[in-house]
Amino acid sequence: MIRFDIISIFPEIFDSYFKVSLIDKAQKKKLIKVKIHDLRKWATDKHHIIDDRPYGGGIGMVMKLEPIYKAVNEIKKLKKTTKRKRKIILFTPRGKSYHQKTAYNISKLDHVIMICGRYEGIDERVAKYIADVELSIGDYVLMGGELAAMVVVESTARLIPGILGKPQLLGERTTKDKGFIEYLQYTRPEVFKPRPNRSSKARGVKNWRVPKILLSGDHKKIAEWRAERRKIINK
Ligand code: 6GU
Repeated sequence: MIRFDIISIFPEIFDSYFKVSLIDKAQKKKLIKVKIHDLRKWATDKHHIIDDRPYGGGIGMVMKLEPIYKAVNEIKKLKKTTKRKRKIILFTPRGKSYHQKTAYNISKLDHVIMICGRYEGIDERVAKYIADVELSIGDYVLMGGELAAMVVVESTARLIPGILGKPQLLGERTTKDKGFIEYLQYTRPEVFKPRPNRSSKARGVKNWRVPKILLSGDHKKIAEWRAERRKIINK
């Protein structure tokens, strides 16, 4: 069972997301465990302060080192494993790019500890001495790492056998890897009649039809057609 521990100053952000999704089912099946931790719990002063002014001056505040240090040390003890099977991830926009390949690697671990920084800044010693890796989920700047943590949990959890209803496609790839994940899919109705002039993209098309071949029942032809479409998409 893989355990995810997420350290954040906005723990409520995760509530509905983890309750509603397949992640909740996976937790009930004991396939994964996700625990959210409020960083303020490890702030020692009575106001639970987790940030402070930057040395050398400058605008904004910087997240303090000590609460994160204490949190990580305590959380490490929550799962017995080896150093090799545990990763401490710090989310920052300057981190290494997160890809499907990264998700595969993370899904093989026992324990994943994630630190969600707020963007304005985290004491650099967290990256230097505490985190094993800094990750970014894309080339844009978010206000904090919370969305990134959800992205990592969802994309890795779905790779764990038993979490999805169907077996994992081993060759599954993303558009970025120059492979489309699956073939084009359709379901009922066979013919959809849009109201006239409501869709500029389909101007003049009266009937939106499902490709005939898929209705033919000829499984060999269907497989060929799907393979052909895949080639076209992947060009
Ligand atoms: Cl992980 N954090 C922040 N603050 N911004 C990001 C990001 C992470 N990944 C892309 N942008």
